[in-house]
Amino acid sequence: MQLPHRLLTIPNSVTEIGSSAFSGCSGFSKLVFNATNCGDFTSFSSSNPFVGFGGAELVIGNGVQHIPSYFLNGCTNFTGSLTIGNSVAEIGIQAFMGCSGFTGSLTIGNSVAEIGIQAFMGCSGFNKLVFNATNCDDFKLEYNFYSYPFSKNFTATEVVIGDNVQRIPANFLYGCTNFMGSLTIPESVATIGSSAFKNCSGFTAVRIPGTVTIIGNSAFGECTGLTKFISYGTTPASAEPYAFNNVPTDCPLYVPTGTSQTYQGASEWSGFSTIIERNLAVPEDVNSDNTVDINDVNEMLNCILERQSDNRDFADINSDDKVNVIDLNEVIEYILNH
Ligand SMILES: [Ca+2]
Ligand SMILES: [Ca+2]
Repeated sequence: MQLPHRLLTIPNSVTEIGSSAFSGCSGFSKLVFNATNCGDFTSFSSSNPFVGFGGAELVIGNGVQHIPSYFLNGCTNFTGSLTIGNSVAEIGIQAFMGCSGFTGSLTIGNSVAEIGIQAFMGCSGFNKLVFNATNCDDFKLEYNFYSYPFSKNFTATEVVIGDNVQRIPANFLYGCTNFMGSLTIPESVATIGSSAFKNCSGFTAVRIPGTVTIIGNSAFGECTGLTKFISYGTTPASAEPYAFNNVPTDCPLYVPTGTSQTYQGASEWSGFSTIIERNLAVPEDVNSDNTVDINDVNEMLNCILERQSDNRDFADINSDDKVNVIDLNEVIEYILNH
């Protein structure tokens, strides 16, 4: 028999919680935080209101708009994944700093417009960041490089940028060297802020959709692990100085058919020494010969069976970082429907 949760609910009208208010209340197993606009906490670390609170699940209520500064600062007992819901507009400074007990995904809701300095610093248990904030403010440089919300000891390796995100804040993942694999910017994004992915040396591939019009200063600077950069725009996004600074010289830039000269003439993009045209408009055309047929199916099989293929980089049709039968099916579907 499972015992019921020993629950502490903070009601929605609470506007202030004092130092150490619930500290050491180790018998609780769940905190439901419904305070819509609670004031910032003034105490953190060992005098935080919830430090030493039980081995606990955290639920942030549907109406919460403000996560107080220092909210769970230093509270290592909270476990499981964490969802910042769609009602939340602001996450205070150092709100979850040192919350190393959380694991799995951290999801940032679509209305979050501001994330305070070091909000998730030291959250070393997450493996995935799902960022749905549509129009989040730029992350500010406070005193050093480690002041950004995710920049120190935030150890997730995968980032998913939601389909409604319009701008990637400046300094978004600056210095987060642990993120691996492909970075796919969704088609909702128009602006990539300055230094957004600077020093993200773990990424091996970047995909930029045609919707992006501005790539900020140093946005992909020092992304030294890149082996391919794919830009789907038939017009290159306006790239500010150092946008691709120190991207490896042997990292090819793939662009849509008929656009390589435009990219060669565009500032910053011209820094890529190898620009290769591909039929990017039709990803199912795996071998990029402008028709989708049995040869593309064979090419997909080669990739799945790990046989020699020149087109391996383009076999992940659905951009989920895996090449498998789902991608093969997409090619077959395309042939059947055209
Ligand atoms: Ca083909
Ligand atoms: Ca795939």
